Amino acid sequence: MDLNASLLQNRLDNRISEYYPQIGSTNDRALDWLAHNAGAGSIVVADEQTKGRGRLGRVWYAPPGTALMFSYLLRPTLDELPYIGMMGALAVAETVEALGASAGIKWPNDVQIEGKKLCGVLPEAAWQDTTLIGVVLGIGLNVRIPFQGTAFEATAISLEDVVGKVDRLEVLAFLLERLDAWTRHLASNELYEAWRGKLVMLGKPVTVNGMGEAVHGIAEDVDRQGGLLVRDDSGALRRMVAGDIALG
Ligand code: BT5
Repeated sequence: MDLNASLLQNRLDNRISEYYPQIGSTNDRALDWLAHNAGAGSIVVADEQTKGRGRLGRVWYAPPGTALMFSYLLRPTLDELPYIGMMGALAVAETVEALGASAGIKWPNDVQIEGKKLCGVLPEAAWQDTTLIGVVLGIGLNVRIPFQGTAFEATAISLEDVVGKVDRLEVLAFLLERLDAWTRHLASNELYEAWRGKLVMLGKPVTVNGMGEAVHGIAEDVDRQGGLLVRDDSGALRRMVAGDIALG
């Protein structure tokens, strides 16, 4: 067992954390906790989610004991909002690199190794009327998921496939340090440039499905709000704020 409540408590010093052997979604619990005065930097960790989700209500797959799944709480300003997903992907990529592997980011915020998805991030904001009360940054990182024979066999990868045996708690501790560090520099040029520098499809022909249409063209750049700028086949520059990108 490399993850449980007392191990978390001992390893993470003064950080406020909740640990669940099984929960619906760590993001749901964290959103609820935000509404009840949880502080920035607190985390909700689970070994298994019964309703783990991706963007647009997609299902997040991770059997118990095989992944690192948690939500990190933030109390950002409105201007900082677009940078939170960037920060999540970047912190994971930095953690992978510290373990000796190289990682890239697939816009907007998938972390990939060897072109396969290692990690997804799901930032969700909590509002009270029109006031932002906080954000939860959900992170699902494949540590040792046996993908053979699953629908994700060709598209997903686990950290241990690449770097060998790891301790989930140590990976989490390192990742939290990176998240804490970037939280102090949200909305900075440094964060934007570091994220942009890891994007894998800039300059390449892509198809982006988003906002009800498919745009084909060259992924020219990203802007500081995280939007993707695609030069489409008619020569127009299109700005995509959300979507799924594929090469070609
Ligand atoms: C994401 O969505 O990539 C965000 C995933 C966030 C999961 C974390 S876990 C902790 C926290 N609590 C939650 O409930 N969620 C967050 P998206 O870009 O929509 O990708 C989802 C798609 O990735 C699915 O439709 C599958 O095709 C694929 N997928 C599902 N599980 C996967 C896995 N373990 N590894 C790779 N791909 C996966």
